[in-house]
Amino acid sequence: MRHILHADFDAFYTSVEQRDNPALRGKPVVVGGSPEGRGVVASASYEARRYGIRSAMPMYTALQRCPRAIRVPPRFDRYGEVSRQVMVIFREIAELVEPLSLDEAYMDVTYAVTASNTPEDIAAHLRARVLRELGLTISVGVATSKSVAKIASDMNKPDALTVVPPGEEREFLAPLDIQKLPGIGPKTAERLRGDGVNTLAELVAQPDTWWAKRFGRTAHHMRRLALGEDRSPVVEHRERKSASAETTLSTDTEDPDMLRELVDRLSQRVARQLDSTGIGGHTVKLKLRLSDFTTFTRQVTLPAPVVSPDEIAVAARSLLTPEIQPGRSFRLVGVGVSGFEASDELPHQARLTGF
Ligand code: TTP
Ligand code: CA
Repeated sequence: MRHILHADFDAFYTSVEQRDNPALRGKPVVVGGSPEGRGVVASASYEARRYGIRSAMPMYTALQRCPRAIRVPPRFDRYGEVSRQVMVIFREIAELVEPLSLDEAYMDVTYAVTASNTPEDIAAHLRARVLRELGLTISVGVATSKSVAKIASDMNKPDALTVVPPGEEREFLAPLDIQKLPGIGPKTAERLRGDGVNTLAELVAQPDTWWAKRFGRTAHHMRRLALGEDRSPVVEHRERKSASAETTLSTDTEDPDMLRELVDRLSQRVARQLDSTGIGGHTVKLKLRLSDFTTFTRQVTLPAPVVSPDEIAVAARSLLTPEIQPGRSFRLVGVGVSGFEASDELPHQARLTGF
């Protein structure tokens, strides 16, 4: 049996700002771009969340909800520095550390566990150490697998330690909403709800034919996740599987020439990223946001991997053309290339974990 921790900073960017500037403590604080520059909220302090402010919300809306909220522009270098510091602590405590982003990581602590040093002790010690040395709180989930640990760390945020004892994974997951499960996004959730499936207990109770219809090739993997039987290992390094670039326009546009030019420029940026990693991708994705904030993506999968800016631009332009319609005004355009489709990724992972 393995013992896995998932640790995640509480309100990462804002907590760093509140730590560095005592005048911000205990107050509604939002980190992000300016409302005039059409910025969005990157992180909201828990005080700000009481007003319904959330990440990715337009800053303008956030400040309407709470006019006395204090906006702080992001200091990415600072967050990167804090991230490196916390990862050093994680590596001292766990034999395997898999960072997921700047502010969260999985840790495998199986070999550190003894009769007098339980997984819960290790997690409590870790939280105390991060608070003492960095002056910041992390929430930690403890479980026998990555997916259950991740769900647990999010359960009682902020400043929480949540333990799912071995053997209790299924009971822990059963009452939770289907969207808590990694891999079930809003779109999938909507379809499942249409079938009357709202909780993970209802999900695992569905017959095999339903699973095959709803999840196809990933049915087996997803079912195991929903039962708390995730065997995927904590891996130190992950290959980069995609590259992308996007731009929010300073004013919305419906001009086809301008949009096509933007797609070309973004394709060049993506090609540079691919160049530095040496990977090509079969799938080219175009992300579009309309002036009313409706956001959607279009993608095409090609027989051969694309790497050059021209190849990427041709594919991305072909996705753009049908979306240019009279009266449709765009505020954001993004281009991405990925090497693996999500549906390819899951069986790949399944092979690694031996089922
Ligand atoms: P999260 O862990 O999603 O959010 P958080 O740390 O602010 O809050 P909590 O975990 O307590 O719910 O993201 C980590 C950081 O990533 C966040 O502080 C800012 C950045 N971020 C963005 O820039 N844009 C986003 O849309 C999100 C979700 C996060
Ligand atoms: Ca976080």
